[in-house]
Amino acid sequence: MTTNIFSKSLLDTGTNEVINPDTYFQNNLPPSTLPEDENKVKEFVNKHDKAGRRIVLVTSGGTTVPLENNTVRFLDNFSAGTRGATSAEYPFIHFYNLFSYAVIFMHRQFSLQPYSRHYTHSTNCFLDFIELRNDGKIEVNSQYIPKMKSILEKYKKAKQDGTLLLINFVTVADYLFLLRSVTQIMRNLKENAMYYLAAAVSDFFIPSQKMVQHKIQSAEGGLTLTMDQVPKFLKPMVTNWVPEGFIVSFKLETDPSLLVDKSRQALTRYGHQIVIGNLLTTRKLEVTFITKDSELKIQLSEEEVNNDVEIESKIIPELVKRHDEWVKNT
Ligand code: PAZ
Repeated sequence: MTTNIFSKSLLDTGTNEVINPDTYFQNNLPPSTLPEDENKVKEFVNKHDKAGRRIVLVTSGGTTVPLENNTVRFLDNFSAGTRGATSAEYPFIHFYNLFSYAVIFMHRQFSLQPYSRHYTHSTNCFLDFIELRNDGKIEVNSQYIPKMKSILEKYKKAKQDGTLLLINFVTVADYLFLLRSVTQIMRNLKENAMYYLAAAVSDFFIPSQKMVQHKIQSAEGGLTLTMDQVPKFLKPMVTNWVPEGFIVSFKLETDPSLLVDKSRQALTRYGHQIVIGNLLTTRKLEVTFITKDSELKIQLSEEEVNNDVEIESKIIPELVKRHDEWVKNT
């Protein structure tokens, strides 16, 4: 028997009408931490704007889609936040002082973060990098010191300068409310703001009024459900929230034959500055920059891969260059 809480199968994405973003915000609840995050962002933006810094909003990691209002179960996606966390480290390296960017890192709770990503619990457990000495003190094993020192210096500098603000989301609703608030706070920065949208945001969700309140019971057997389409938030973002900002979105596909067309479609539909297309299997090796009138593939060579070069070290300088040119031409 099937628990028919919703009317269609999970794989049937249906032809539900696309919800208008305003209706979405009226019908869904903001996260309880929103006012606190808004205050942090306002303070950060004012401080760095006064110091003459540009600000980049980096979104990173995947959003969840709860299946119950008192959430026990949720749908998730693959994103670990590698792209976002890695990218957020690079603006500091290439641009100093007046030209540096302060970074608002809006990420999925517990996903990878800039700097600490190099030593996570799943890869490079930090315990394997330290030794217990006979005198009871602990020290980093000398072979790991050069790399760790370089990361530590950048991390400390970002902390000391206060150029990295971390805020987080879990669900797709958290993400959308937070994105709307943060972009509206950044609106006055006009062309001095960059929006780098690398998060993997769910395309489908269950509106809270259609969700069951309590944990779905398994006693009745299988489960079928219908999901509504998440509103296309890039449209209001480009048109109303930050019409003067430099907006870069990512497009993920698994079918190589769709990547460029779908990326170009997104650019035409929303009218922002750049779409970066990437494929699930090769996203760490190759991306394609798509603008209104150009297409540029950025790749790592075999030698670069062997030397642990990260593709973000090429993406970010290219974007900063393009942001500069765009500012000059607007
Ligand atoms: O987080 P990660 O490094 O594993 O993956 C990065 C990514 C593929 C989620 C990102 O590069 C991306 O394409 N984001 C947009 C996804 C989309 O909505 O199409």
